[in-house]
Amino acid sequence: MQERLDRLAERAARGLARHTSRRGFLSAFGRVLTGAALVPLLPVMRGSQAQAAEHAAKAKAETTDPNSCEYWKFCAIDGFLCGCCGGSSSSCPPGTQQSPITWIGTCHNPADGRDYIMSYNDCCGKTSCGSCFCNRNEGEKPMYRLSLNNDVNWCMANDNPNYHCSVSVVLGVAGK
Ligand code: ABN
Repeated sequence: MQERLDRLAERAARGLARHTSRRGFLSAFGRVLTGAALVPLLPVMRGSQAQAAEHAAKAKAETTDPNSCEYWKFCAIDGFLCGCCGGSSSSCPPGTQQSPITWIGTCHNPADGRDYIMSYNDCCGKTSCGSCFCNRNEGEKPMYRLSLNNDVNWCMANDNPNYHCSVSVVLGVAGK
């Protein structure tokens, strides 16, 4: 019994010594110092850089060019902008027909600070316009919610189902 107790005490003492050795302490301390020295190298954006990036993003979001993909109305569009295809941002080019079925989204207008419900109709009856492709997917939902998904040819119900371009029509103010 005495021998067993001795062996137990010896094993415990050795274990403790292993965890509290000077070398162990120095190695852990060294690791902490190395970590602290690496912190300034992390990709943290400096204050002024972050501010500049924020200003640039805001300026981009506030563009008033209705043929720019960054224009506020296009926040959930996926298609060619009709304004670049002989129509406007909200009307189909001559010779095309607006799809009666559509997908919807909600976009924030930075000019008045309001959110608007947008209808993104496709213009149909001619082959792809090919200009000003714009794909933004704010608030887009997966395919099982078709009317909230923009990756669909909404000309499918038209007599001529060829897709030409997409318009964005304001339906109303959100939350009213
Ligand atoms: N609603 C624009 C579109 C048209 C065809 C294919 C994908 C998306």
